Amino acid sequence: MSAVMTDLAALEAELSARVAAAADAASLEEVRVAALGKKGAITERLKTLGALSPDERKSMGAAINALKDRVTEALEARKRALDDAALDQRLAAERLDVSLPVRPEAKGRIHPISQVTEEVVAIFSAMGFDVAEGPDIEDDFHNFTALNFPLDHPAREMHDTFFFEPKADGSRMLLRTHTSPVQIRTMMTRKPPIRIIIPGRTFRCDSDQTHTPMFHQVEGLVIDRETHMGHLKGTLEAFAKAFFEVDAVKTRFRPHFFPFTEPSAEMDIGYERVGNEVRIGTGSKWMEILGSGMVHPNVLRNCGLDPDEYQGFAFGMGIDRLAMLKYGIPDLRDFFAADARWLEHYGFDPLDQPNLATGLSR
Ligand code: 2NL
Repeated sequence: MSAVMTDLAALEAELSARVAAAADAASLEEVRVAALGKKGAITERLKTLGALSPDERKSMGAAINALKDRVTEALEARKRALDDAALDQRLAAERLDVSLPVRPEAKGRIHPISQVTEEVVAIFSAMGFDVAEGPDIEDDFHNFTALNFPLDHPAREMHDTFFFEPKADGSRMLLRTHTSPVQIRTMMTRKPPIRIIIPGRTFRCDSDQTHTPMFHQVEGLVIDRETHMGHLKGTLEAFAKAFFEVDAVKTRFRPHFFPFTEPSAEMDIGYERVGNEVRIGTGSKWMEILGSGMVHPNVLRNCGLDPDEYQGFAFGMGIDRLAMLKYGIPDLRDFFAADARWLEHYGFDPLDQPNLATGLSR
C-alpha cells in the first residue's frame, strides 16, 4: 500500500513540475493529455481500481481522485496565468498613442450621405432622441400591415417592393421600403416614453434621374402620454433651423395623407434660387423636405399600445435629397458611382465630427 502511495506522490511531483514548466497553451495541453487523457497516467491508475478489494478500492480511489482534482486545479491555474501573460503581452505590443498627429499621406473622405446622417443624428441626440436600427430584410407585418396599409394598397405591389422568393408557408420576406419597421419593433418591445430616430438604407424598385433602388431615410418617433401636434411642429422647426444652419429658415405645414399617421402633414421650407444656387431662409418659394403626422391609433393598437393612454408623432425624410440640397450636389446617381474624384470634392474631413457646439459642417 505505501509503495503505491509513494508512486502517487512521485507522480504528483512530476506532474506539478511539468505544469510549472509549460511555457505555452500547447505544451500545457500535452501535460493535460499525459495526466488526464484516455491513456494518461492518472487515468491509467483509475483503471486499476476495479481489480482491488472493496476496502482498498475505497482508499485508493479517494487518493487518486484527490490527486486528479489537484492536478486539474494546477492545470487550470497555469492556463489562467498563461492567458493573462499573453493578454498583457498583446496589450503592450498593440499600444497606440492616439494623441499622435494623423499621417499626412492618409487619404479618405466622409461620404455626404454619412455626413448628413451624422448631422441629423447630432441634432436629434441633443434633443434627447436615441438612435435605433433594424434589419434591411423585413416581413410584411413590420413593413406594411402594422403600419395600417390596407391589403390592396398599391405600395405593396411588386413594382415598388423588392420581394424575396416565397417561403414554404407562402409568405415572402422583402427589402424594407422605409425605416418604419424599426419603430414598430421598438413600440412592440419598449414601454413609452419613446424618443428615437432611425437612420438607414431603404429599397424600392424604382430607378431614374431622381430615384435609386437603394436610398437612405431618417425617421423619428416620439410616444408619450400627452404628446401633441405642437410638439411635432416645435421639434421639426428646430430641426430645420439646426440642419440648414440658418436661424431665419421659414417653415410651413401642409395637410397630407399617410396610412400610418392621422392627421398627416408635410413640412416645406422657404427658399429662393439665385443663379444656380438654392438659398434657404430667404425668398418666397416653398420646397417640401419631410413628411410627418400623429401616429395613427390603429398603428398604436397593432403594437400593443392603448391609444387612449399613449399618443405620439412620427416623421420621415430622405437623406439623399437633404444632402443634395444642403451641399449643392446636382446628380443623385453620383452618390453611388464610387468615383474617388467625386468623393474628394464632395466628401468631408473624417476628423470633423458634426456637433452642435463647433458646427455641423465645415
Ligand atoms: C416621408 C414621410 C413619414 C412616418 C414617416 C411613421 C412610422 C410609424 C408610425 C407612424 Cl411606426 N409614422 N413614420 C410618418 C410620417 C411620415 O415619412 O416623406 N418620408 C421620406
